[in-house]
Amino acid sequence: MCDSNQCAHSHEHYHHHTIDPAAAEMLEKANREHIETAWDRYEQQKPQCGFGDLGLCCRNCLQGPCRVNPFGEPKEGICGADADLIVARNLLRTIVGGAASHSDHSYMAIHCLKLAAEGKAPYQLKGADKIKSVAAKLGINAKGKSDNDLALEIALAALADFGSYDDEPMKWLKASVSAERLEAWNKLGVLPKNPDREIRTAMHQTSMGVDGSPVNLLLSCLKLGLVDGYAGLQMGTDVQDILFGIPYPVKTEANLGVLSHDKVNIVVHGHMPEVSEKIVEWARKLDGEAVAAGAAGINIAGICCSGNEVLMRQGVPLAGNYLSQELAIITGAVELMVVDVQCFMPSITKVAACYHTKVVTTTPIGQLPDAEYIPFTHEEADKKAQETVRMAIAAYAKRDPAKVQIPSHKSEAWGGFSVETIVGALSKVDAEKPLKPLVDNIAAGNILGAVGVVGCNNVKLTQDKVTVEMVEELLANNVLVVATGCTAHALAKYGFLSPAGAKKYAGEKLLAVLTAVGEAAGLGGPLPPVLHMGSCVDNSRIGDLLNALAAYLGVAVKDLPVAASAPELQHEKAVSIGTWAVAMGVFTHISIAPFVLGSPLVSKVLTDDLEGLTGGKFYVEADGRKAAEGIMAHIRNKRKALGI
Ligand code: BF8
Ligand code: SF4
Repeated sequence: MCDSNQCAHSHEHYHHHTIDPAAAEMLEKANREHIETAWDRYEQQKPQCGFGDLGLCCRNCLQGPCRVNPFGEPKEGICGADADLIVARNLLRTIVGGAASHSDHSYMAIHCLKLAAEGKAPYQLKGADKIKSVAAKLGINAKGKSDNDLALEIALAALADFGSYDDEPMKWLKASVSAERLEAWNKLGVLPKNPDREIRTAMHQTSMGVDGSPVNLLLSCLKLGLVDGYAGLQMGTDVQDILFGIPYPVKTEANLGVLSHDKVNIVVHGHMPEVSEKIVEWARKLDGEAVAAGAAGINIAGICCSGNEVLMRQGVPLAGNYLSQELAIITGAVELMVVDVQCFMPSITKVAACYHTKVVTTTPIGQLPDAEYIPFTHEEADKKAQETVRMAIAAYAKRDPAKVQIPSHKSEAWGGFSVETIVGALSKVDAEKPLKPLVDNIAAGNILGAVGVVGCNNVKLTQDKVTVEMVEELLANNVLVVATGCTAHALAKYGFLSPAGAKKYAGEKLLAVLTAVGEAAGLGGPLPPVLHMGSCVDNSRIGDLLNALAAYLGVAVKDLPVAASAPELQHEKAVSIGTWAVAMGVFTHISIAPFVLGSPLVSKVLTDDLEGLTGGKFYVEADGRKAAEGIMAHIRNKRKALGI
């Protein structure tokens, strides 16, 4: 790591790694400085294990590892588990991993809300409107109660779902979905109870010698997808909006060019706004100390979903998505990267060791041996944030100008498109029935349909490529696109999140709609062609929007001309979110199949039979433009069925 022998490849060399010129520039610098990145380690992993890739390896007991040969013998593991069973068990454990991550995330946010409402943690409740709407949906009587009291009741209602010991389905789920879905899920027997209990039960179900029925295991996959969707995403977003405010439109910039040459650069990375919001707050308050230390101030930039959270509410610029996390450090200009949970590579401390960059971990479960650990308890958040920001200021003096190279690339990007924002903008066109203009334009064919494009980067695919090609095609064909997660970062980098992007990418009819709504909403021009709806947890916003549209039309979500896509998924969370989407009845494109192809049965259920059960299914296509075609074929079928 980091000796300085010369062996530079040119920019061109990295074009199969990424289409992002800033990323390519940093990969070249990494190569020059002999710094390993995820792409190098991917090469070292090749060829990746075929049994693992097909999902045919089982390590669920110590008689294994067992593997099943898709082309011959052995056809079963030692206990007799065959390919279908091993694959189904492994898939359920993957979804459990995602559902556990998301519901633990939301549990932390609920804990923060409870402490804040009790006056025990230094967080103001900024989402007064959300307190009212969430209380209303949960059936909490708001009469005569202060925001604080209501927020405490909401926190306790969330905790009650996690603590319930009866056999009732999760109350938060029941409060968030349509009667049609409740009935469909009840019929399938997949309505989750206490989410913690479902996670425990699924781990039990998949252990050696319990469930031998692949179909039963797949039904549990749906149930755990719903745990992800409602105990993770929905609760997480609802509670975070109460704490930090409902997002409203905000303009910022994206890509490594947002890092500053003369300011203290702090990168927030991970997922928890309890941490990143406090860093932003204290960076602003301590700006003078940075100036006293010889810098021009403090600059915050975001990676991954922490970046999305503070972009949505604070307009903080995005440094990059998942595969750019090491590259941000390689600029040599980052004083400090602060992480909390999920999606930070263990490699970042090794890369940081080549520069003056400090890495700070903040949670008991998310530690790195060579990082500084500043335990960010909710009660002490102010103190810990100050300590972190001051550590960054102190590091600025150690920046080595000879090692600094900040790519110039950055693009204008707009965020903050909560459902409240979208409905608000539409209500400027029709105050009484805000969804009417959207629905009318869909019915008239000005908007062909809508697609939620979500998820990660994956080193197996050229960074951002499938996403950009697919979204270009969708927009050109007048499909409205909303985005979250690292996909939103990807699209931000190429101007899809800016009003100027509407003229560049949107088909004529879509452009006319975006312009009419944007002008009515007082933006003085079109809406961006891709609406940034937030972090991965904020996928619940897409769910809320779909529910509202379906309710307005008097149909089910499964009948809408819409689809979801995770064009570069990598994390277990993306698999569980996808499972939630298909459970809702949404046609869901993925570019990389999870480890299921070793089971023809599981593959067929996921990509075909599922449609008969929930109305949704998975569709696998690795080529962006072909994926857009497949998605639009689905949308056209749904339009036809609706008679439009
Ligand atoms: O939760 S998109 S790489 S950062 S998992 Fe991770 Fe994937 Fe990015 Fe956000 Ni979501
Ligand atoms: Fe092998 Fe069965 Fe044990 Fe899995 S559970 S490792 S298939 S014996």
